[in-house]
Amino acid sequence: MEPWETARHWLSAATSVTVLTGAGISAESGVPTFRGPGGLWRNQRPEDLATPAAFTRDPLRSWEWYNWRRGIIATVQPNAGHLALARIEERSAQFTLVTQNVDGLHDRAGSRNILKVHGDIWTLRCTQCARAWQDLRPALPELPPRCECGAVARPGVVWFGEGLPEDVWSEAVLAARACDVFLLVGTSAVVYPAAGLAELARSHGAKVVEINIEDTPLSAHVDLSWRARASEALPRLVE
Ligand code: BJW
Ligand code: ZN
Repeated sequence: MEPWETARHWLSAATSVTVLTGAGISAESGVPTFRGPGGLWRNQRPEDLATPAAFTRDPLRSWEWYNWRRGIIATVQPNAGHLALARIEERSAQFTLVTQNVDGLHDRAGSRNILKVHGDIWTLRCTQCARAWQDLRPALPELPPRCECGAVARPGVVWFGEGLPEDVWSEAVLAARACDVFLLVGTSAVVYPAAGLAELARSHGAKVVEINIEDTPLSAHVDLSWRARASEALPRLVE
C-alpha cells in the first residue's frame, strides 16, 4: 500500500485524531523554519535568541527578531496543508490540533480546536504585571513595546527553560493519550516536551503517522514515516 492509502485507512477507522504540527507545515507558506537550510537559526544559536536570559540581556535585539518575523507572517497565507487539517477536523468525531507554531496560520485556515503549546507571536505579555494582550499589527512601531504600567512587554511565546502553559499542556497530554491516530507533521521532533506527545500517543495504542520531508529522531519509532511535503500529503488524506 502507498503511504496515503495506509494513513487514510487508519483515519477512516479513527474516532479520535490528534495532530502535532511544527514549522515545516508553514514553510510552504513562506515562514522560515527554525533549523536546517534557510532556517531562522542557521547562523545563530537558539540559546542566543529563544531564552529568557537573551531577552533580559538585550530586549531590543530580541524584539527586532520577533518584529521581523511578525512582518513576514502577516504577508503570507495558510497553505493546502493547513486547510486540509481544518477539513480533517470537520470530519472527525474528536479532533485536537496541538501546534508548536506561534504564527496563527491554523486559526486563519479554519481549524477550531487548537492548542498552542509554544504560545502566540501576536500576544504580548508584561514582564512586571500580569497583563497579556493581542497586538495584530504586522510590525510594532516602537521597540521594545511597553505595557500600560510602563514596564517592557515580551512576546507571548515559550522560550527554552520555560514551562509550557499548564492548562494547554494538560489538554494536549489528554488528547495524545485518547487518540486512535496521531499525525506528526513538519516538526524536527527535537524539542521536548512537545515531541514526547507522539511517543505518549503510541504507548496508548494510537497509530502514529509522521509527515516530513526528512528523517527525524522519531522516524524509526512511528507506525508510518511518510517522506512528503505537508501541503501535498495532508490534502491526500481528505481527497
Ligand atoms: C517539512 C517541510 C514541508 C520543512 N513539509 N515537513 C535535554 C533533553 C530533553 C529536553 C531538554 C534537554 N535540555 C533541555 C530540555 C528542554 C528543552 C528542549 O527540548 N531542549 C532540546 C532542544 C534539547 N525544552 C524546553 O525548555 C521547553 N520547556 C520545558 O521543557 O519546560 C520544563 C523545564 C523548565 C525549566 C527547565 C527545563 C525544563 C520549552 C521549549 C520551548 C521551545 N520554544 C521555541 C521558540 C518559540 C518562540 C519562537 O517562535 O521564537 O519553539 S524553540 C523552536 O523549536 C520553536 C518551535 O516550536 C520548536 C520546534 O521546532 P519545529 O517546529 O520542529 O521546527 P524545526 O525548524 O526544528 O523543524 C522543521 C521540520 O519541518 C524539519 O524536520 C523539516 O524537515 C520539516 N519540513 N519543510 C513537511 N514542506
Ligand atoms: Zn504591566
